[in-house]
Amino acid sequence: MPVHNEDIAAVFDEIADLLEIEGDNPFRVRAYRNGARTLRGLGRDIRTLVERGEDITRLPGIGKNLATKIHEILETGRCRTLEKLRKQLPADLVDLLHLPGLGPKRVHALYHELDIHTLEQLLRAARDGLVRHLPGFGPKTEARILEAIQAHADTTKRFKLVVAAQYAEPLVEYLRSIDGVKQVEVAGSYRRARETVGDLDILATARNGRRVIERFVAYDEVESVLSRGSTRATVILRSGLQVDLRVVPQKSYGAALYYFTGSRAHNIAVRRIAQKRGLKINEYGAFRGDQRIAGATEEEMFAAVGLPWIPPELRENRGEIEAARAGLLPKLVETGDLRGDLHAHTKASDGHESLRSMAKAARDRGLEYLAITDHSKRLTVAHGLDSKRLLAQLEAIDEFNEGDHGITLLKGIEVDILEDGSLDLPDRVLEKLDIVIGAVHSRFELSRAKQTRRILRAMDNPNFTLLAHPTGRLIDRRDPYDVDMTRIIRHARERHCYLELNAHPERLDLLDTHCQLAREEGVLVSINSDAHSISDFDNLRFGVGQARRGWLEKKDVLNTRKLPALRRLLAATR
Ligand code: DGT
Ligand code: CA
Ligand code: CA
Repeated sequence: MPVHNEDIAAVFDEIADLLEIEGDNPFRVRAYRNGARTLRGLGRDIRTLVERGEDITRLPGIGKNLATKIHEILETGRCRTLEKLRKQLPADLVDLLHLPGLGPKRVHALYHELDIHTLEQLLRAARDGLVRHLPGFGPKTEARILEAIQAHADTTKRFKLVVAAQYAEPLVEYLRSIDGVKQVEVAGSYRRARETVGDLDILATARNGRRVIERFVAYDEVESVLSRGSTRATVILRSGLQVDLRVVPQKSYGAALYYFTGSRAHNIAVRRIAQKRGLKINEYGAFRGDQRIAGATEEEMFAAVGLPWIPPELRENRGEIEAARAGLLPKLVETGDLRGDLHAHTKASDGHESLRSMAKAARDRGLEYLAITDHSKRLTVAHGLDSKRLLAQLEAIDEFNEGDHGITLLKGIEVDILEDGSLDLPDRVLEKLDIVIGAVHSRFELSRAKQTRRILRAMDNPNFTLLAHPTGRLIDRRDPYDVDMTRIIRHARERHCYLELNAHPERLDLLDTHCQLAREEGVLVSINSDAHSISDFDNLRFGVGQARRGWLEKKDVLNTRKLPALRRLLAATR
């Protein structure tokens, strides 16, 4: 069985959950959680790293213990620690832990006092009013539990784009290798680079459709087959991800690709235009009466309604149709346009590599410059730099730049924005830097007015260059903090400073709609990896996907500039 990052992450999460219910050492629990997070955020397959003989203990959060387990899972497909824990506790207890309001202590009580270990048992007990009498519970908690179980039933799981990619890429490769298959493409939200994906919609053309379907349902990660015909099938992979495959004739490939790329809102708007022209469009083609006038390619389909081809990332009915009609579609930024990365960490704070190895890795990916931006002292968990340590790092950077390494390092810091909007290091030190990235890492719960004022005030510091991960959200894990992003973007324009689009697959922050706004206001956006290890540079492509959804062109992106132009733009913020 092929093992993906997500499979191993799920094992680590389950171990952490079960340890927590048993009341185990919190540090041990956290170690597993950190490991899971690293695996999920990794732009590459861990298996490949291991096969290449790379030392995976250099990845953030992967120590000796977790590395051993990763090797065990990759080699045997099993994890003995988890199996042992599962014998001690019923596995479905973990589902209870995922209900909001139910921590490990409460789950422990439900299990030991009422012998509850499934959602159904919990639902019944809560309806019967048994739960409120447990120590640490009450009528309010009981009501919340009932509500949460209901809500749980309504939400179907979505997958982060990076995780969906870990399943989609090998599956597409597998389908392409089938004899007689010509084209294979993933359509749907995946092709539009949405930050999360509900299911995969794959299209293929082939000499023999039936044979492709046969091979598809035999893919070794398929857990169940929901439906199956001669040209289409729907399956669920072991990960829970649903995949639809349609094999279509060559003459309607473009029509199908167009239709199933969506979005629904975009399709509906375009269909309306077609109707006005007396055309009918569907997944088989564009038709005038019975006559097919387009279908083999997407370009043909767009041409039939009088439009140029629109990049998938724009197809959200957010103005792209009007722009296309007026000849004003943006020429979207591409990964190859990036000339540098303005946010990276080293061992000096919470990164995992030396300054030199980060520089080398960035250079090997074709970047011309890299800003070293470790954390500032307030972030003690990240071993943040005080003035003295930062000054020492600046010397190391000077020394590096004196050599000939094929890349220039810029001097920077990711400085904490304190609650009152001041910065965590003195101006006389910040002045010496090329780039000062301000970041909110605390007091996420401040009111909208206070949080906004805090950030605006930080931007007013003449040394401030760039606002890191502007909303602070972590996809599926932490909501954005409440800020007035329109005001922040306008303020950035007045102050001549910039916004980050953090490319970490859990962040993707700026959001796409904020990118659009920044572009309209003329505020440059920097697409940064926020790399803590070498492999993190691979995440830049997800940042570019998000930027494209936000209509950004090469000229709208700060780090597409050559170094001299970039230096001028950085200096202009002061
Ligand atoms: P997802 O899977 O929730 O992340 O989002 P999508 O956009 O991939 O949606 P999905 O998988 O339900 O359908 C794929 C595409 O097929 C969708 O983007 C547009 C097209 N489509 C599906 N159902 C309809 C429909 O009822 N009307 C129209 N116009 N298009 C549809
Ligand atoms: Ca889909
Ligand atoms: Ca679908």
